[in-house]
Amino acid sequence: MRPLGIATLALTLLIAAPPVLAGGEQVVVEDPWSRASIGTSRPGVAYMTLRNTGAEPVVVTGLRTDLAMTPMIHATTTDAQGVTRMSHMEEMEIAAGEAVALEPGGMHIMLMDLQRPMVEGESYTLSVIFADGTEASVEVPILGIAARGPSD
Ligand SMILES: [Cu+2]
Repeated sequence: MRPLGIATLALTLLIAAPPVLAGGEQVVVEDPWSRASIGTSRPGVAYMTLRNTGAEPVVVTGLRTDLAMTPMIHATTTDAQGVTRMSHMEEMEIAAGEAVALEPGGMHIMLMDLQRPMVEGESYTLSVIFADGTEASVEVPILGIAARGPSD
């Protein structure tokens, strides 16, 4: 009986353990969009939803695009006096099965040091980098300068 018992236990563990996927495999980027910019002197913005379809949390550690030298994730906070501030998030965790929305007025992607103007109707590639070194790349359409959402 003992060998069979061990075999059964091993099989149970195999079935119970969810597959561990790389961050770039388990995160789906939904509804990416950007606003057109006036020139390159001010940073650009990008918005999207990052959905973790995996069974493990993932941590975003960076971004990369040839459009901007320093793309980063910003958090937006408003204090008791109503003053809004943005702060750089070095890391952003997405819990298993959860989605994080990067949207106007909330967390967002700031494209610092634009290398060229962001022109309405064009698009660019943005890569989201995860703690395990994998990436998820998405093509981000550039909408009008007054756009408020991906369908505008
Ligand atoms: Cu910002």
